[in-house]
Amino acid sequence: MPRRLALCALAVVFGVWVCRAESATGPKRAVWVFFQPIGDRAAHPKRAISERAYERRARRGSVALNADDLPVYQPYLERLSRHVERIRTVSRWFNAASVEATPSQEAEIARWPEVRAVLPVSMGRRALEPEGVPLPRARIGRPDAALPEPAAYGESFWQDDRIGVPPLHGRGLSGAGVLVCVIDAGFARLDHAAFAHLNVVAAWDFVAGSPVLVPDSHGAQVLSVLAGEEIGALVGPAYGAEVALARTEIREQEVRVEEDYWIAAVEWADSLGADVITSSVGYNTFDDATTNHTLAELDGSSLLTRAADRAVERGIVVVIAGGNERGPFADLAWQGRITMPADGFHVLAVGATTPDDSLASFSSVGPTADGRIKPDVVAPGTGVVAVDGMTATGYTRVSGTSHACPLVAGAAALLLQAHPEWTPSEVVHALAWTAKDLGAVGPDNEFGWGLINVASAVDAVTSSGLVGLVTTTLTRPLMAPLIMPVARARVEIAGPASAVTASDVRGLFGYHPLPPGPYTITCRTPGYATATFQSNVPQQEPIRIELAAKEDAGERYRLTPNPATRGSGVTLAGAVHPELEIAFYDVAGNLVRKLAPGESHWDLTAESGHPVAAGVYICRAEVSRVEVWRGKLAVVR
Ligand SMILES: [Ca+2]
Ligand SMILES: [Ca+2]
Repeated sequence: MPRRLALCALAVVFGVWVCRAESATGPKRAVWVFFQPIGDRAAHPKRAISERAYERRARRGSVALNADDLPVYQPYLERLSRHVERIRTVSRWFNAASVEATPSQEAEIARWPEVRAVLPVSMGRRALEPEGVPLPRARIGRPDAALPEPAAYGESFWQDDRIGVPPLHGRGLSGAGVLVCVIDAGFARLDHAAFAHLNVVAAWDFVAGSPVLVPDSHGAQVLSVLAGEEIGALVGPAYGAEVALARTEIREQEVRVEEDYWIAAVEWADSLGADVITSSVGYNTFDDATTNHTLAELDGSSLLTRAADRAVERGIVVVIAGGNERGPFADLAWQGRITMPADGFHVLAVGATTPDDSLASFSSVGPTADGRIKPDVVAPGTGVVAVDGMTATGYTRVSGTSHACPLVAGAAALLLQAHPEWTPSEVVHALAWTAKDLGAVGPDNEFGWGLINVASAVDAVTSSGLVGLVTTTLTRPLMAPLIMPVARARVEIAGPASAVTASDVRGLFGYHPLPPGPYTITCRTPGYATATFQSNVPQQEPIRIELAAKEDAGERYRLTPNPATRGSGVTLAGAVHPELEIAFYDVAGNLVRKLAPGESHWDLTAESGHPVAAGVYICRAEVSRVEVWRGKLAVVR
């Protein structure tokens, strides 16, 4: 299976069908059918999303409206629906449809001119189940009797207090005007007293294909932790937010189609104009073990995770439960790691802490397969007070990253109410830099940046330090510019005190404490012009440093020398981004050699170590799985 997947990946890259069915008959399997980017997708993309979504993107998104936002060409879908039993989901972002097909159907579909590729559906399982078995109400007790307990919050005071929520409620913030989409396993007892105030603006059950949501206690519990309100019993951080509810998770099974429903729900949330997505589901292995994700895939590349990252690029704060893979139901092969889509580059992956700020025994850890720190932050996730999901009045205590996640999403909603102009990066940046560091010093793979404190985050820009974001804009032919974080840039701070730090993988940097006064921030990284920025402590607004590539000619990169010989080898010259991944292919689309991270010189040997033949090769450069440059290379004797 891994071999087959590798081949299919190339089919996507070059639009060449190389993934042939091995036999004409056999059992059906789930596949994604990716269409050619032609047809009616030339219509204006603004029609595909709501006015609210359009405004959110204009304000906070880094990606302009583009062809990815257009519906899939209807005649393509009609033809497809005549050849398969059922189209399971359709994705406009990926211009694709997910279907179940026999090997002969797959082979037939793959031959159609409008089809770019047919790939097995990404595989995975596992809902993060509440892993904290709800306790009988009689056993509810305060996690720490020494905590203060303002009566309004009832038993839920501790979970809000630990992350700094009550002071913001005291300032009149409740998430009002912010739309949060909850993607979960269903929502039971929406007639509960804690939901009486709630403004549910939209609901869709993606499993049933119906506006009637399957009742499930998990989603109800998550929703109540986020936005429930019954004075004296439970108050969620974002009790004043509007919510949209989506069900994508099938509780009784772990099957691949759940990931497809999840992707569809994310696109739906975007089209509604959601500001925040919170999802306490995650996938790694399935009921059918032959379809499991491997740990190597935990690198942000799954379709599910790419959908999550695309939502962030469109201006949505995406908050994902990190997973409970160290819990009693954990899959040992997964080694306690986070599940997908918590591995996204831009999502906020949430781990769970106990009342004494230890890591919950089940809370999944990092890093991702490509070495990034996860989770990003932590929040209370054991003994969290929630509705019981079974009665119209009952409460219970639950445990799981499932319940830490909506606390962070609620905090994000409070930040967006206070700072409607903040982009997802700025929300992450404020939460990260004001988090209480736990465990190993600095960000780590158990607690991420630490326990969030939203009362500090809301005032992050006026605190006694400097925080900022380093980005660069990659221009691509015929495509919208891509704003990318620049990792490992050197940041020098000079003023009443001086310091040196570096940007992290998300482009974030920060330094504190610093004495008040004016500062000059200088940012340097190879391949880019040095940038300087003036700021003050206390800081009025986050620093945004946009780095320009040194090369100012139209061509960002070039292969030199070209033609290349065995003696010279070839180097990709230009503004080589630290995160750039460089690979060479033959003209048939077969991978010949992938360079190690940070390398830009190819000695013209294949992965096997043998010198390659004379001929034409294609060099492809990617950042975060997005192609940013492609060029041809001639190899001569
Ligand atoms: Ca499931
Ligand atoms: Ca730490």
